[in-house]
Amino acid sequence: MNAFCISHVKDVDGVGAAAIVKAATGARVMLSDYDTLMEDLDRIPKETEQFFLCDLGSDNSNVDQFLEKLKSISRRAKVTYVDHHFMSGATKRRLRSSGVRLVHDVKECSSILAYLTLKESLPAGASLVALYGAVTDYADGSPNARVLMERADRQFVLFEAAMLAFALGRKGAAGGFPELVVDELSRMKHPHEIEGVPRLAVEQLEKVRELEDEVRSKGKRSGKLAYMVTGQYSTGNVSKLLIGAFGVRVGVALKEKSPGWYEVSLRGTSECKAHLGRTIDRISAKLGGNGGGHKVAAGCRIPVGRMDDMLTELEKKI
Ligand SMILES: [Mn+2]
Repeated sequence: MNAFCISHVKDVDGVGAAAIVKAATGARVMLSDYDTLMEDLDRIPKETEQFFLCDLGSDNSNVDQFLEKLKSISRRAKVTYVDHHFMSGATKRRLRSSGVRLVHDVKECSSILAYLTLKESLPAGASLVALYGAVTDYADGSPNARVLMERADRQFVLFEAAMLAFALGRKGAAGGFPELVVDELSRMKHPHEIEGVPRLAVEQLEKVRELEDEVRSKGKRSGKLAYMVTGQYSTGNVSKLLIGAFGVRVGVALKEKSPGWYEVSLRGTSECKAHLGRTIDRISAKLGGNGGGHKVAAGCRIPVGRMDDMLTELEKKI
C-alpha cells in the first residue's frame, strides 16, 4: 500500500514516530512543524492510500481548518492520526466521525503510540525507537513505556536517546538531517551508529554548557517566570536552563523564527499551578497567535509586539 507520513521535525518523539511508521509501512516521510502543518497537509501525494499524521496537530485557532483537511484526505486515503497533545472531546468525535482512525493518549508519547499501533508489522528493535521518544518527551513513566523499558537496558536507552536529542538540537532542521535520522532509525540503526550523531551530540553538549552562561546573563526574571529572546534552534533547552538559572516555576524562550513572530517554548516545574499547554493555547489565541502542548512543556506563536502581554497573562496563571 502506498503510504505517506507527516510527523513532527522538532524532536526525537516526532522523528521516532516517523521512523516507526516508515519501518512498518515503507511510508514516504515529510517532517513538518506546527507553523507549516496546514500547508503541508495540502502536499500529500495523490496516489497515497494510507496516511499517517504523528505528533502534530491543531489548536483553537485553526481546528476547523485542520479537521476539514483531514476529512478531505480521509475521502481518498485511510487516515491514522497518532498524537498525545491535549485534544477536546469534541475534536476527537469530529475526527472519528470523519473516518479518521485516532490513536490518542495524553499519557503516552507519539513514538510509543505508533509502535503499539503497528507492532505486528515491526522488526525486533523497534521498541527501542519508541523508548527514545518516550524518554525525551518525559513520558517513560507511562503505562506502556514502563513495560517496554523493563525489557530493555535502561542506561543504553537513556544514553542513545539523549545522544540523538542533542544531535538533532545541534543540527536543527538544516540539510535534511532529521530526514536522514528517520531513514536510519527505520532501518533499526542505533543513534550512535548514525553518521555524525555522536560528534554532533558532543558539540551540542558544549553549546548547552555555553548557553547556560548566556541564559544567566541575558535572561530576565519576571515574578515566578524567567524569559529570554534567543536564536537557538532548541528553544526547549533554553527554557529549561532559565528555570535552573533563576529558580523559577516557568521558563519562556522566544525566538523570532519568521519576521514579526515569536516562536515560544515554555517549560515548567511541578510547582507550576497551571496546565501550560491549555493556558498558553488560550493566552496566545487572545493575542492573535496560537499554541498548545502538555502540562509542563508547551509552545506557541505570537506577534513580536505582544510579548509583554503574554508574559503578564502567563505570570498570573502559574
Ligand atoms: Mn511528542
